[in-house]
Amino acid sequence: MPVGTQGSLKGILPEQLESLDCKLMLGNTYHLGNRPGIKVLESVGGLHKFMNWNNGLLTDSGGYQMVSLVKMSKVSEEGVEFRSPHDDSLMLLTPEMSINIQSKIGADVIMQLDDVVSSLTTGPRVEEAMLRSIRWLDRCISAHKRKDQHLFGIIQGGLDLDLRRKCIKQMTQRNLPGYAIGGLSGGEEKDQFWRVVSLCTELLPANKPRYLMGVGYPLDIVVATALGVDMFDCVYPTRIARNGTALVPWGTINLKRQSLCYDKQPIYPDCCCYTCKHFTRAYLYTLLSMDEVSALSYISIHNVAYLLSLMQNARTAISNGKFPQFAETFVKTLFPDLD
Ligand code: PRF
Ligand code: ZN
Repeated sequence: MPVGTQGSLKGILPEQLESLDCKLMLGNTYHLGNRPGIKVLESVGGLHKFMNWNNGLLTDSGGYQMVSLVKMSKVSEEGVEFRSPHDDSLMLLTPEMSINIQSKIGADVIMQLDDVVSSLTTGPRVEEAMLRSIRWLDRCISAHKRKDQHLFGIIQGGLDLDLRRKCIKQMTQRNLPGYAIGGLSGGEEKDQFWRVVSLCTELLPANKPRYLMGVGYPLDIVVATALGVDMFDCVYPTRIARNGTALVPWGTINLKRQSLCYDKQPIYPDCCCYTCKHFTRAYLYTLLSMDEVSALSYISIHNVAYLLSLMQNARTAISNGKFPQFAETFVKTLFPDLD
């Protein structure tokens, strides 16, 4: 899922995204609740209509964004307390409010409010957050009324495999339509990251979507897919695009590099995206050197197309029983010096 935080995917029109065969995009309750605000979204009949997006939408519950973006947010049993970025007034987001806001945004998949701690946190706070996330899940389930929205639970428990097991046991008893793995990708060692993902996919139901939140880089996505994850979201492709960086199978290309000023190739010759069909690296380099904003759109389109097609290729490989070869080729292209 590309991330369209403010009700738009920066630099990409909904119809361009649709033509990339993007089926699901992510929005954030926290941002959308601030602006345009829930009253506006409700009056126009939800976010799909407001932003003219006809495919699927998923909204994150808001707590994580608050804790990671807003200084001095505070978690209590009632909910997440934070200072409004607009007028500094004290506000509270409860599980019930998060579900209520998400019902008005109208996404197809909504997320429970969870108590997220950094993956580097240790000690009793990790268990407290995991247990509170289970209690908040139950409050979300009670507040959840719209049958056309699918509520996902979020597995917490930090890097502690036992806590993760306990959380999964409790949450899967609620028989939800899908589950997310939360609390990762916060600077932990890769080794520990994979262990947690691997345990979660082993224990979560195989017939329901498993969503690894906030991941990630192409390599992480391919490895997590190998471990059984089905869904991802990340700002990475659109964020680096706005920095002039494009994704390619061998890593990234910095399109601001002067050596590209005569380069007549597209970003990636095998890419079928709009940008690669029409523009050279030299052209994009020139636009960037003039601070021309269309360059950021063109690179965003390519980066999102690149990741969506990587996932499409992974799905095809899985269907054909060829995922191991796919993963091997992917890794060898990214790290040609490995044997
Ligand atoms: N919880 C929620 N959103 C998230 C995460 C989480 O744990 C992560 C993981 N770092 C990204 N987005 N609600
Ligand atoms: Zn392309």
